[in-house]
Amino acid sequence: TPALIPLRQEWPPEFAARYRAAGHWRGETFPGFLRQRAAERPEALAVIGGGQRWTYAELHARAEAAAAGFLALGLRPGERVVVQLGNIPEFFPAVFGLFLAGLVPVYALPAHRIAELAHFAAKSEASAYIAAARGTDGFDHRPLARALREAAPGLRHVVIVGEAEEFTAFESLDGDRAALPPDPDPASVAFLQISGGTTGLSKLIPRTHDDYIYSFRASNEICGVTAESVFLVALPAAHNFPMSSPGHMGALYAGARVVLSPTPSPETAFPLIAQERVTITGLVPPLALLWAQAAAGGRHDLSSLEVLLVGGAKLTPEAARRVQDALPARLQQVFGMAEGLVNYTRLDDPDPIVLETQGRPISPDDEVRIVDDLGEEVPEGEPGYLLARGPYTIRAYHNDDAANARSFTPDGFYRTGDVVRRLPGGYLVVQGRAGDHINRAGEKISAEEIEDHLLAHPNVFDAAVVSVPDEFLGERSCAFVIPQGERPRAPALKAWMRGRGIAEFKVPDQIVLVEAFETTAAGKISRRELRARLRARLLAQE
Ligand code: J2J
Repeated sequence: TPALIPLRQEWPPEFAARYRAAGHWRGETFPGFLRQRAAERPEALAVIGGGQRWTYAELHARAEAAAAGFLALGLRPGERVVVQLGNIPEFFPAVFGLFLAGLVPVYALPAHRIAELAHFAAKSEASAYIAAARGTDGFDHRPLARALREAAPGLRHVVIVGEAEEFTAFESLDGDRAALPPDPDPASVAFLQISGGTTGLSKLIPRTHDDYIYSFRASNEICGVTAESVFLVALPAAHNFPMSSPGHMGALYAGARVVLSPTPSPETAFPLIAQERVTITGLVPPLALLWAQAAAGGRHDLSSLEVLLVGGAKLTPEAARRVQDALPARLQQVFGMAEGLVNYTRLDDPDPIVLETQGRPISPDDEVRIVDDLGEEVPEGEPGYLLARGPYTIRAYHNDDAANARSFTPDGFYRTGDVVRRLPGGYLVVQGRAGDHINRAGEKISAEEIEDHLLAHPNVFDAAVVSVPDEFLGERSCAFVIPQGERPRAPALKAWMRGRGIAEFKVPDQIVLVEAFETTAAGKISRRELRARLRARLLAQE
């Protein structure tokens, strides 16, 4: 096997020393903490879902079998494995099995299709792909796996949960426990998370054991997660929010229970909350509103719910009020990103803070700067671009020099792309963003990525994709298209986009055919300005 590009995530030595001295980085690792929990509370329930109820001892045993099986297949520590599993219990032995084998998960979302998977596999130089025969929505991943093997020649193995056909069955994985490597260096990269992809294709985010474990250990404290908590995974388990804020990883770290909901709909989640006495969960704003509405029906006992985290997209104060009033849980706003920085309102904050802000950073060592176009700090309370640096915010993406040059300042601050105001006490209010992505109910869509797909169509001369406000989704996508030759029809164009093998949420919600894009008297305008004008034109018509 050819040498892989090394996985790196490094903070300058003086920063690393500071984060260790402060007790943020404690030298813990994923395999280490699961082994410890399994030893401390073997009989306590760890994972509930898909008809399974696994204790910590069982989860650990299953993860070890998977780890030994991965090595028996010939995978070697350091290799990358694209994991595309929905909210099924096998997610955990698969991911911890990879950790125990020294392999590196690359987290794909259930909605991703061949276009995204091929990109992740290529960019991470993945050696294997793990998926379920059928997703919780019934989608068959085996044809997708075949397409991925064609697209990614480096992929040597496909492991399938359920009916595996010609692939390796996850359930069959086993091997010699003595072959498992020693625990990894806590400063090494544990996995690659996927960026929201504000420009172009998603970037890969290398997170270390030290930094990520700190982020959810500290989140547990802020969100009140203890061994007695019951955490419901309603959003896709692979997304950074339900994984780490405080997420299923926070819950497992605490020795708590994780309950998996195959979908976030109230019809599925409410009975689980009642049966399992769920205490805490996280939702994106549109779902929180849907839950608030459904809770009014009063058919299910939701009284165990103590904390409801809402984040991923802006929750307006009116929506926050509705959610707070309709559900028994305390609302906790969370404004985070897979690259690092996470902000929470605190459980004992007064209502105006909880309803009107997106919280303040986790750590006393999170450094936040709010700057203008020239990079100068704006006066307190004024909107500006949010820059962040700290003990769990990355300093670089994996294998992407161009993105790194754009996304980080020379002194190591991550340019979040968000426009925020800072209130006294360090609370942040999200005002908007610098980049041209669409935040569709928490799912981020890069305008550029979708324009590139559209431009591949023979009857598309040019395309510009913009976000438009949407009552339910927060934002939806609209593609302006200048046709050439035969005029394409919107439904056909959408179907063609689906055929490109992209995640469904990226297919434009609306397509508007136009004869030309305006230019100014001065001539060409920037892509950014063009999108802004098209958006304004659309809004003026509505
Ligand atoms: C406005 N915009 C928000 C909020 C995220 C916790 C919570 C969310 C994410 C996440 C996460 C927002 N109000 N409350 O990883 O650990 C937008 C911002 C941000 C981008 C990051 C977590 N919460 N956003 O959503 O990597 O624009 O992470 O930069 O998917 O979502 O997206 P993502």
